[in-house]
Amino acid sequence: MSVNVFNTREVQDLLKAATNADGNGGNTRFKQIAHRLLSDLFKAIDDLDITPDEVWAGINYLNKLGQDGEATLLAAGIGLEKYLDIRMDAADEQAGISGGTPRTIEGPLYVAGAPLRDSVSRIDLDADADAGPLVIHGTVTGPDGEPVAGAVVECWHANSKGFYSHFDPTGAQSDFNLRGAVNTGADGKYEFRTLMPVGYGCPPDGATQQLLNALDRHGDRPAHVHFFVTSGDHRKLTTQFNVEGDPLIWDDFAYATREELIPPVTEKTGGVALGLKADVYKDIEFNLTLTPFVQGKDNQIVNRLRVAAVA
Ligand code: MBD
Ligand code: FE
Repeated sequence: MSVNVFNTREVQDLLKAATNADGNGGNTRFKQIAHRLLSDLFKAIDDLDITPDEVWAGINYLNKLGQDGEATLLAAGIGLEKYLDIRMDAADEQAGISGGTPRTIEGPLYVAGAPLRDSVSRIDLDADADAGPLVIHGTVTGPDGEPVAGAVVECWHANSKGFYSHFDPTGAQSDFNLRGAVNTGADGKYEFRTLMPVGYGCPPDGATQQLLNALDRHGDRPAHVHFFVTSGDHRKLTTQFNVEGDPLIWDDFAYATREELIPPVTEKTGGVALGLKADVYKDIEFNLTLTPFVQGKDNQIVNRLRVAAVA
């Protein structure tokens, strides 16, 4: 059984009515997008003969997705967030912008408001017996290679269970554990004293993992650390590094891995003098190169709903 009704007057009129396409009110841009997306959905139902049962399964899935609060997680898992990066990379190439640290996705687990320190911040506020000490440091430079003073480097990462503070299902972490912000001085340097994260896994009973299961995909990420870098006269950088050696580095369910974002992990001593919990610690140098404004503007500011807290 296959019918094709998409191109009938009745269906085309329905699409126009449903999005008030011929009306003057509403948001013009939103109406354009709604009409296109609804049309693409209707057309797919026709082309693939998607059954009513399948449509209702999809509608019920959206309800579960919202109940679970996982729409942003799903956006990462289906490659939508990566797709936005691919488009921004292409736009940069078209504009002749190159040379900065590559961008990679923000992900859904940022919390604004981490306490801002000068140059160095210790961010492992909670004990975590299974995680060893880690120092993350580097220099923020501009396109000319000169250090950037007054840049704000924010980082956030998971604990030894792969859980992020604020989103920890066990409720075990305090606000801003493993989240920090530092202001660079004249040398452009930043440093976070912290613990080694492990990779994240999607909530096993959540809507995202449910969809991934149906695709025979896992919902895991390699160990990684997120960054925002802002400065008054460079474009905002959103990036991450992966922890070298993690077996999932090239099998990230969110597709954030990039060749240039896998800095070496070295082992050092002298941790006690730095206030770390052991003398032997891991060290990751991750330098951050910013790019200039485009026509005097930062075109990298992405507006999305973000959690904010007060430290
Ligand atoms: C994460 O920690 C993350 O960075 C992304 C993109 C998705 C889920 C969890
Ligand atoms: Fe993450």
